[in-house]
Amino acid sequence: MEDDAELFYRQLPKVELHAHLNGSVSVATMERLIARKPHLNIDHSMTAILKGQRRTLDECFQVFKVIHQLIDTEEDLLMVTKSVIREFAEDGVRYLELRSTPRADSKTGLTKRRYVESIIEAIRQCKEENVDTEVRFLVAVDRRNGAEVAMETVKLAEDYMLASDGLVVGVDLSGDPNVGHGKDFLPALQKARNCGLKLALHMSEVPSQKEESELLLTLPPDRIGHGTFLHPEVGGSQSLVDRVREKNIPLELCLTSNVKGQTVGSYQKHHFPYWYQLGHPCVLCTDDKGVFSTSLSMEYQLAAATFGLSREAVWTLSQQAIGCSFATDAVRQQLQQRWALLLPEVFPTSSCLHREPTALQTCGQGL
Ligand code: 6MZ
Repeated sequence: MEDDAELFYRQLPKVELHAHLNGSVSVATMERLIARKPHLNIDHSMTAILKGQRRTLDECFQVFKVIHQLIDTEEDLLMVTKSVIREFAEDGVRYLELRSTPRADSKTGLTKRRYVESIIEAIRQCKEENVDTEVRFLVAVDRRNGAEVAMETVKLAEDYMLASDGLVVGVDLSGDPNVGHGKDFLPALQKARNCGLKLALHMSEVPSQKEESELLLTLPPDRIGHGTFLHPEVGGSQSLVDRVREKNIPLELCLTSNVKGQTVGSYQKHHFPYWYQLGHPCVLCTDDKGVFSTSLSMEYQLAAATFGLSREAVWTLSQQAIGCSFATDAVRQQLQQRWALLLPEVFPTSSCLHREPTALQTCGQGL
């Protein structure tokens, strides 16, 4: 049975802007994939980090390798993408930006083009089936694959931006932050920007990326993923913070992912309050809801409980995420109207001043 808080956070209309497709696969879908490929001898402990468990970031990247073995055909991709979209919709996500790295597989005949087309097809099918969430797609550049592949990926993104009725809206830079250097990707990212693709870049996910972040900020990105080590208290710098603030670049913040991947020591030590108190646009996201065993509702609930946000503040946080999306103005307007219509459903009484129990009362007034 759902308690009052769980119901509130699920009913809260939400925007998800940082979700890696293959990291977002649920246990139920994993079961179907594992049953399809018993010869791989993969079990659940290899595809998800359960409650209370932690891994190094390195180990997290091993998990993705295992998942990739399970998802290597067009059929898998179609099934997985549709399930992930449905699950986000069931969790109250009304606008979703999925991102994924195109992969080819010579054994199954999967090509990068068919990879992207399978995801676009899944988004279209969900729309036809009236799944209640608006979905867009960001094509991901994996930093491990180097500059040349990055350029090819951007070309792919450009082609599908023009051929997907507006479903492909941008490019992501992700992958193991300890591998490669951002400077190698500047030409590809610049090209993406010039052809009208939005840029959502992982930045300063680990402490060693200060110089890289300075370089990437010259583009500048339209959104920043994680930004864990941007601020001076954790080895970043005031000038990095100032630049992010001047350009008002929203941050995609993924609490559970950072705690389970051990780039942040605990929920209390997360950088959310640092930016939130500055009034900087912060968007709560899941990153990899399957791998990190979470949901966007849970992330909002955790943030509220940890940092003492009132339900009214939580509502404002979710509503402000609309403005950080890569949707067109028309879609943003529709979403704003949707939020307005849902307000009385989410706040049937005057409960909006309710505060979550373990308040870190220093925040909550930032936005
Ligand atoms: C950086 C991450 C990530 O693309 O196969 N990915 N990159 N930091 C993270 N923090 C934990 N989580 C996921 O989804 C899986 C891929 O997304 C990126 C990695 O490149 C990973 O292989 P797709 O759908």
